Amino acid sequence: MNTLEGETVAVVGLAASGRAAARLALEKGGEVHVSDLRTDTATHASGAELRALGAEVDLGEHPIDRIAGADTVVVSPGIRPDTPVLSELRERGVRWISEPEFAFRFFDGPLIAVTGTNGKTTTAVLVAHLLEEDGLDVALGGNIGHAFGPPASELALREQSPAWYVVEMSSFQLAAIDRFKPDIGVMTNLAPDHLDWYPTVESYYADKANLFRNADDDSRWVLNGDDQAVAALAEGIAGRHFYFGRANSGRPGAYLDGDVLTLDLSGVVEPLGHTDDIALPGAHNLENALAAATAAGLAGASTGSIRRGLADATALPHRTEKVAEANGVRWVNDSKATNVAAARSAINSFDGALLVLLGGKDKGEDFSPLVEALTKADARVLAFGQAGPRIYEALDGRVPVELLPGGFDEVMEAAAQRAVPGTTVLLSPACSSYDMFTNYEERGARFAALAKASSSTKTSSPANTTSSAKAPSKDAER
Ligand code: UMA
Repeated sequence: MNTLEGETVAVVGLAASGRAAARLALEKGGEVHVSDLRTDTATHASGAELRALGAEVDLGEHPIDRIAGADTVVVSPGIRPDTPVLSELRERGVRWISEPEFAFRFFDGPLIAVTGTNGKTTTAVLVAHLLEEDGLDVALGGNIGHAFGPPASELALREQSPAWYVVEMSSFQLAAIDRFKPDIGVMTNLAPDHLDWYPTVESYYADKANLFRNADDDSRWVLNGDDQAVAALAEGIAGRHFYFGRANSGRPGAYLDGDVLTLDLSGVVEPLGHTDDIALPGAHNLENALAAATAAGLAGASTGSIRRGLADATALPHRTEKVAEANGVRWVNDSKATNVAAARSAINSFDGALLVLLGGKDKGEDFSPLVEALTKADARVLAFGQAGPRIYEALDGRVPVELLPGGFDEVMEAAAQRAVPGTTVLLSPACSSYDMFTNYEERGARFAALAKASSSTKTSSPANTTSSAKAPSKDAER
């Protein structure tokens, strides 16, 4: 059995990843040092818990000599590469690994890793669901977020080995892998994202390409056959390639045959159900379903289990999730759409009058690619938050758009005032939430609470809190 007896492990960052990695390192007998710049109550509580287990913990500083001298340095994904602690380690020639890389070293079973820009959480959850439908014990976690699963290190602490590990991987986590090697790797799609972190789209894609880093002839890759950027990254990679897409490309994988989801992994064509049978809403979820079916099929799930699993899978919170409907107005929470590609795909999924709430923390993306989808959907836009002015600038004169300078509650009040019967109000913000909220979940929860409040009153004014939203601009009245 793999142990860390006699080895030192420095864990940099003490949020969910750091806490899980430290616990794993302690469990495996390592001498563990943890540090985090934060000194708030929650971090102190985690520190106290780890000290009680035998770790040394420094809060409010990163003692660099101590960290640099460790045999293994595990870094949390949310620590930017240009922070002082990582710059210093780089200067000293110290290599570090990400938390899932560390966890992987203690996995005891085959691994399905899911990455991509959008749909990776839904796909990972769906893969696990399809395998469970087949009666398999699945360990699901990774970037996925605490609502759906723990950090990868916690999966490595399980007493019983699962039939499959299913781990969602972000680019930040893939950036610092070394031996990480999935048996089956899924790449859902690629689109610009995190441009407040990466200097170029190419550097973001380069981290994603690390999924293939340890590919060999036994590797199996599930790739989006309709995505040129995915094809470019996967070209020439060792292992067998399977494709999912909207049409039959003649290659092994999954596709839509008219309205029927179809699996063909080895020359046997197997229908998985009509698109209407898929419980998950939206066209983009058909792609996620095809990707998940391919991975589950490769992992050995029967067609019957896949078919049943696809039919009874439910939408995940904050992902094109209908949260309220009353007075002819439907409210859809897609707070997880934190980039332009995700918002575009949600906008394309709805018929009828559409009012889209766009805005949040500005990640530096170009918003003009939204124009085509918004025009096709005949949508109106409320732009808000830190990115609001840039969104307004990109859309003004091309799509009806209003800029709302107030807070989120005021945006919701304005939405309720504008939404006539037959309207879908879609929060698919194309931005992260950090200008107004702790995370996208909090933003989505606020949207849902205000939408429900609005739906339960005849006046349709959410929470009836404020009345300071701006009147419609000239553009919005067109
Ligand atoms: N810190 C320092 N020194 C620094 C900078 C930061 O000590 O110089 C500390 C911070 O104070 C913080 C810690 O380092 O305590 C960093 O924590 P973190 O941001 O990595 O947060 P975790 O709770 O460990 O969550 C991470 C992922 N978060 C990010 O990548 C930003 C979670 O993904 C993931 O679920 C979790 O690991 C377990 O794998 C969230 C996410 O939003 C859901 N991911 C992004 C996405 O999906 O788009 C990538």
